Amino acid sequence: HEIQHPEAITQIGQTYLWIVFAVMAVGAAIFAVTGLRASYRYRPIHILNFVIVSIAAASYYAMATGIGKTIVHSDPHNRSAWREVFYARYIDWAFTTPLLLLDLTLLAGIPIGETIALIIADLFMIGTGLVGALHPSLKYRWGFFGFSCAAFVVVVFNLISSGRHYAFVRHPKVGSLYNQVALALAVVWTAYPIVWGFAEGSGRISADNEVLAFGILDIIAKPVWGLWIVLATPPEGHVVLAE
Ligand code: RET
Repeated sequence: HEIQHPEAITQIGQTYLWIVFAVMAVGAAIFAVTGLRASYRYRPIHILNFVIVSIAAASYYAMATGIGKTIVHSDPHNRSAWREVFYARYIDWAFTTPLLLLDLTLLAGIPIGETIALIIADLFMIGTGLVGALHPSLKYRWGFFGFSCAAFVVVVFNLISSGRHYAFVRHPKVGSLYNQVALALAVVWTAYPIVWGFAEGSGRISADNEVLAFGILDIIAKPVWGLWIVLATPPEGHVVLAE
């Protein structure tokens, strides 16, 4: 199952990229409108979501128009053993995953020091994932996968232990909303390393199918998840996001 042939996206993958771009752009327009209508108390969450999907839209525009990717050779003796890797995703994720976490830490009222530690672990996760994806050795790139997964476990553990605690201290209603959105985040985010393993890691799925898989995940993790939080915090709701 080594990558022995060139693997690049086709017209199909390119179409997927344009579709996800369009979804993100519509998402940005929706959060812009809901943000203008939100009360000042909840507005930061709308603004965050607007920024998150705008960054994703720009990233998908870049990928759909043919940039933000590089060719990774995996065998110095076989010039045709290569795969196209979209490093643009990791630039997107380096900005958007900390902002998605900020959605949750604002909701729970997690102290700033802990929030910063969480975001640093998250950045380590994305950075090592990128290095692993660009690593020329099909064997050693799994080491970086391991570093990235370790950081991912730290992030998730922190969200479900200490984050839950602060959310429930704040208000039982905040606690139960936090429980649901944090669980959803843990489930959806866990799919990313699985896709990585089949794509960058082992080359078992085509570049087109990788674009499809990450595209679906990005739509769920950004606009859909963000809309859920926004709708759960109505203008005159009970959920207090900032004191
Ligand atoms: C990588 C590399 C392999 C190991 C792990 C990873 C985790 C990625 C995650 C990405 C989340 C992205 C989101 C994007 C926004 O829409 C980098 C694939 C653990 C969790 C939520």
